[in-house]
Amino acid sequence: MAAHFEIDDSFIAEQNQKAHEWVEEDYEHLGKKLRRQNVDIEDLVSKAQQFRVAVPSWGVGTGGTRFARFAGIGEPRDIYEKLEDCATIFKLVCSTPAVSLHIPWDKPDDAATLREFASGRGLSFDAMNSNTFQDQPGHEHSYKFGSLTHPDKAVRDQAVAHNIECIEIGKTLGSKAHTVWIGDGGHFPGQQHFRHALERYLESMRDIYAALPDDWRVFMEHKFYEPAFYSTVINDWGTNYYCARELGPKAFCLVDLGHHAPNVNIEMIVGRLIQFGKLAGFHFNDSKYGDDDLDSGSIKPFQLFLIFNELVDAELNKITNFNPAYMLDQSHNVTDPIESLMMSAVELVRAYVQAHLVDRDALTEAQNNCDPLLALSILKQAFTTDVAPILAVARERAGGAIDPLNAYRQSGYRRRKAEERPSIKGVAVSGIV
Ligand code: LRH
Ligand code: MN
Repeated sequence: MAAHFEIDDSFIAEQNQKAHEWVEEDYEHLGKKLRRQNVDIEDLVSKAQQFRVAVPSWGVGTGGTRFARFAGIGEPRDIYEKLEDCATIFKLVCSTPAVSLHIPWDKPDDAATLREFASGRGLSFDAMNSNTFQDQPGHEHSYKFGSLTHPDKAVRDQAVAHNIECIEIGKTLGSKAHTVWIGDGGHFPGQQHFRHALERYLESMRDIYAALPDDWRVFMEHKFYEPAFYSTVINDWGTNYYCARELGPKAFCLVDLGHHAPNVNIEMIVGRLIQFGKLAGFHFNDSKYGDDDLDSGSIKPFQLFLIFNELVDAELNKITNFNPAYMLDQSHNVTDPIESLMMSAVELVRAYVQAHLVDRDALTEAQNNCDPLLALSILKQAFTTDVAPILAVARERAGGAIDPLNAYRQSGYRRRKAEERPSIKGVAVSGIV
């Protein structure tokens, strides 16, 4: 097998050398500033180094819309090349050691071999993802009118069998969770019976739930619309929560940030699901209008901070059943997917560290004294603190890049991959279209 170009540690160390001085200077200055707030900057570095987020296998290829997909150069052509790119992201930002696979897009010929290939690059597998929103060649039944909620039991059985197959593959890969998102719904009033469709969903999910190993969890993902444009069976967190309660202790609600109507208070939904012990975790991304799947923190960074404010509050208060899985779920239509995924992971660590800067005693006091402006200013002080030196030092000490974007671009990785991976004309490889 021809040698595959990889960014090596010495190149990263060389790049870091150029930036080390100014980072140290900024780090020291910030350290002084935080000491005045009785905050030890070293604690925040270890927090930053503990943060982990999984990369979506479907995110390392260029995505598109129904209008067009503009393929990039050096696109990964199979799951092995996708993992190469995931390993490059992990090497540079150090916070993405796991990959979330989508079946059948990433169905491995041999799961054990894939697991070995991944672990050889320091990668493991996070939640599996099933796909009953597209028909596959050889399918007996179409999902045109639904999958787990389809009126025809034969279609539901086909969809349940597919989910169970995903769990079986995941067991070999060492995954411990399975994500179920379905596009089932109606395009026109009258098309679906709302109550019956939900009952069929629960009947199908009970079969999937029964196939879960004891130490696994199932993540159910709600979404308010698309691909159905009138009604969606699992449309919001309330319906999702009801189903998670109905199914049992291994069922949880996954929050994809883009799956809520504009201006919905997502941080409050997160607070609720934490309180109810049913927060599965997240598909992080950002959006301005619909399920735009834009880079995390690119449109509403304050909302992202407020979500992490809820998460850190729960973490510090050791809330029971609080074990959220963090994953990115984005579509990179006009950027280099590796750059977007790296910078998105950095934005999540930033929000997490800033949320650890919130003076929670002062906030509680302001809340109890009904002092809204002081409460807001306490949050804003954390959100407006530039923690970039902490993030850079955390990466550098972990062997990553102080400036991942610059290091990646200087490496010429994409150009090298373009030489190694001649694109196959007309073959859509990996991104969401
Ligand atoms: C649905 C979704 C789901 C994935 C898909 C790629 O919008 O967020 O999580 O299966 O994107
Ligand atoms: Mn998602």
